[in-house]
Amino acid sequence: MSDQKGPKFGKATSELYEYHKGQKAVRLTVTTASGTILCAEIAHFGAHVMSFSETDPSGKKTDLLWTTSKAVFDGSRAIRGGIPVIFPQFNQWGPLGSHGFARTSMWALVGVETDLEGLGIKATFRLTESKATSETWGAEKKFIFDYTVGLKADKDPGRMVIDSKISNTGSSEFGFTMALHSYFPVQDINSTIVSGFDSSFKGLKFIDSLQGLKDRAAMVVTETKDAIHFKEEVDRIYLNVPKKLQVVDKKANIAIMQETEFNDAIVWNPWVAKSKRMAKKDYNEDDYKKMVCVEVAEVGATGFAVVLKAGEICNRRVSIYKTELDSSRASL
Ligand code: TA6
Repeated sequence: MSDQKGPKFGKATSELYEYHKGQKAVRLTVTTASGTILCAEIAHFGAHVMSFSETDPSGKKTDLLWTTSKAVFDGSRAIRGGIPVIFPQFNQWGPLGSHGFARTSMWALVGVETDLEGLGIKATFRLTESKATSETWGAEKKFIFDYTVGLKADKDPGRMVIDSKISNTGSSEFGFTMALHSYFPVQDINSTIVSGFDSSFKGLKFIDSLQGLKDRAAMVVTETKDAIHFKEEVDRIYLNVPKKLQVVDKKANIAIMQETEFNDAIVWNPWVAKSKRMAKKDYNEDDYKKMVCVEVAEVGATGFAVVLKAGEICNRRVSIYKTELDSSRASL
């Protein structure tokens, strides 16, 4: 690619709009040196990244996140797709409602900043304790959860950079588990694999959630394969994962990458039977053929993955971007 930089290189925009009656969102765009436009849409509801796409100079648009056509956008339930923010509890591993309250809470938009040295733009959303969180999680838990979603064009491919910053602003410690429950599009689940970019999954410890919600520590097993293929329902919490994860879509000849600071990652595809059950609400029976979740997370094998003493902070970053497939990965 020539190192010519397009005339709009680094151009960044933000727009506040309503995606559903009474539901606001921020739309961010930035233009990379090659003239590709990155776009992300983040709802105030759940600080939910509803979409992330890139449109190349020829106008070809590629979605890098997936949402079901049956998603509910009125705030009555979590949006089925994009990136639900899971906090302070992953799944039903604890006393709270499944996946905790963050993804169905209304977050405040703190601000939008152009990040000039990174040639990008970012929006920060904030959730703090409230009457609702005190009632479910405990009045003694005081926190500030700052969630920043940015687009960076300082190199090609451009990428989405998400920073999660959870501060314990109370006087007593609290523990939590969390995940960014990202839904990725695939052209065909049967020709999709999930693996580390430059490291195998073989030898990783994981918890197979299909064995039931018992004692996680007793459920830990060892991965025997280099990469995950999908021939049945998969619902696994991988521990201490590689720092570069990939969803390799052989049919589309692309890989969607995640560079992660999180320790763990959940890989999930509901397959046929669970899809039929989910189709009673906000999912299509054949959606499982077109998506896979790879959810960077802090879950661990026992208790709380993260415990913050008064005044302590938990920072985690993940970067998401698309690459074309080289021959070595196409053969995985
Ligand atoms: O992350 C995988 C998982 O825990 C699955 O077990 C499945 O329940 C999925 O999350 C979706 O959960 P939801 O509450 O959004 O239907």
